Amino acid sequence: MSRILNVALGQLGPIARADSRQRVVGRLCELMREAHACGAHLIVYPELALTTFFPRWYIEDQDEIDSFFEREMPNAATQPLFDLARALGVGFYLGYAELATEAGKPARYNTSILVDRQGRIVGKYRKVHLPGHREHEPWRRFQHLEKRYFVPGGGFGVSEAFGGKIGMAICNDRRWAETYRVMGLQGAEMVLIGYNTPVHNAPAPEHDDLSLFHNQLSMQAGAYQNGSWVVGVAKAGVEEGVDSIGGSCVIAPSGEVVGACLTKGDEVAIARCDLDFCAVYKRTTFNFDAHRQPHAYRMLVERRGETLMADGSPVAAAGCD
Ligand code: ING
Repeated sequence: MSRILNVALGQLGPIARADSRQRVVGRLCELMREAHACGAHLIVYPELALTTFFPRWYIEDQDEIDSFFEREMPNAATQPLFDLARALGVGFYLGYAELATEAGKPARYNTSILVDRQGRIVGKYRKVHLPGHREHEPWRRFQHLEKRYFVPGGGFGVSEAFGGKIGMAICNDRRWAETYRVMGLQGAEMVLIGYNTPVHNAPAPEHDDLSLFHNQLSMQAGAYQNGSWVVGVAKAGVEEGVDSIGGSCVIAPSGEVVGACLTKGDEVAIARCDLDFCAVYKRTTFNFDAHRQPHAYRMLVERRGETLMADGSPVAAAGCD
């Protein structure tokens, strides 16, 4: 008996700085109702889906920064979404800014949760790869201060949910091969990824015309090389003057795109995902136990970046030819 999971892309258009949580949650509920009408079991929302993408601004007042964070989940503003999930039997992935307390001190994460069809939180993930910069860089058209406002999460996990093994990542994580492989080694059959990706990348404007291509390329590679479904969902459109890509899509373990949104606004698209199809890749080409050679990969965890000599040439690691 195949394990079919009907997944909905819950793409969001812009969220204004002044939009209340209540107004946004109303949009999320509307998307969930539409997904349910299409037979979805799960809907995936973007990264930081409750507020505008505030790392685009240099904000000095900590209270103002913290106004974009959630102190508990669910809370009064998001409870209606959990209630609707339970009423309709539709689970969800939701990205939000988390203000946690660790050893009595605040810890701020770029977080996502996985909620099952009974409305229970069954997974939580904190973004590992924080892109952008830490200090105010006025030369940029807009800031990207995730390194200032968040601390990195501890790693990638996989939840037993929706009849399979479901992993989570957030935005920039999708560009790093390690993200998918660490979850692939835990048997992930589907990886859910919300994102906010500006069209313009200030440090490398020559990438701008390729932003949608790089979005899809990264997720297709991750899906195929780990025999996993990958679901990527955008917060899209011109949000507070910054244009972000759409490109929300569902990618099969083959690497093929099997569902996609067409607009840059609030939009639902559906894909019928057979989790048993993962085996067509995980038990053959990407049978990790049969083919991987960890002794050759040691550098992956021993180095952060290239170890360069004074003259700029990379140091040859021991044992290399
Ligand atoms: N956004 C972007 C992303 O990785 C970015 C940041 C854009 C990095 C373009 C590199 C190139 O999709 C987030 N929120 O990570």
